[in-house]
Amino acid sequence: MAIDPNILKLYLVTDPHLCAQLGVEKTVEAAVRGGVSMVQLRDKDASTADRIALATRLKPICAQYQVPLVINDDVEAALQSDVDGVHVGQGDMAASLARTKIGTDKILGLSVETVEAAKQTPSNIVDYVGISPIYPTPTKSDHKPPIGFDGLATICAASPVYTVAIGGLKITDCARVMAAGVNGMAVVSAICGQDNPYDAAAGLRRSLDALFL
Ligand code: TZP
Ligand code: MG
Repeated sequence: MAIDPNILKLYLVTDPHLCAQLGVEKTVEAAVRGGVSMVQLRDKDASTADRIALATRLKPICAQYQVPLVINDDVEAALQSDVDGVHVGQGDMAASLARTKIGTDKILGLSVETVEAAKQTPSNIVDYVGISPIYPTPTKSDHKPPIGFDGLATICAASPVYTVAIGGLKITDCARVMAAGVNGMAVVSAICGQDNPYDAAAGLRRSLDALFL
C-alpha cells in the first residue's frame, strides 16, 4: 500500500501480439530505458505457468531501473513470481480478495470505467485505478464505451485513489490526459509494436515531464 504516484506517470501495459516482432522482453527493456515508470504484464491467452516464466524474466529488467512490475488478472502468477503487484478488472477477482491474497506490501490496481465504480473503490485496499477507455482502441477487444477527456476528468475527480488513464492514448494526447487531473498515462500500442520502442517511450516521457514542471 501507499505507492508513490510518480510510478504511474508513464505506465506500459504489454501485449504479446503487438510485441511479436521484437518480443516482450526486448520491448520492456527498451521501454524502461526510455523512461517508462511502471510495467504491467498483460497476456490474456497465456497460462499461469507462462506468465510466471515471463514475469521471472522481466523482473530483473524492471528492477534494474527501479520500475515496478505487476501482472494483469493473475494473482497466483503474481504471488509465485513475486512481482510488485497485480491489476484486476471489475469482472476479475474482487479487489478485497486480491488484497487478502497478495498482502499489504504489494501494489493493487483496479480498472474502472464509470463514476459509480470509481466511487465504490475501497481506498484502504486499492492503490490506484486505471480509467478507461479514453478512445476506442483495437488493442482491447471487449472494451466499454469510450469516455473521452471530459469523462476522464469526471471519473478522476470521483476516484478516492491515484489514477492513470488508458485507451487509445498517443503522444499527442499527453497534455489533455494530464489536464484531466490523473497521475499518469498508460499505453500499449504507443510503445508495443512501434519500430523503436525506446524512442517511443523516451518521446512520451519527455512530453509528460514537460507537463509536470
Ligand atoms: N484497458 C483498457 S483500454 C486497454 C486496456 C488494456 C488497451 C489500451 O491499448 P492502447 O493500444 O494503448 O489503446
Ligand atoms: Mg482483467
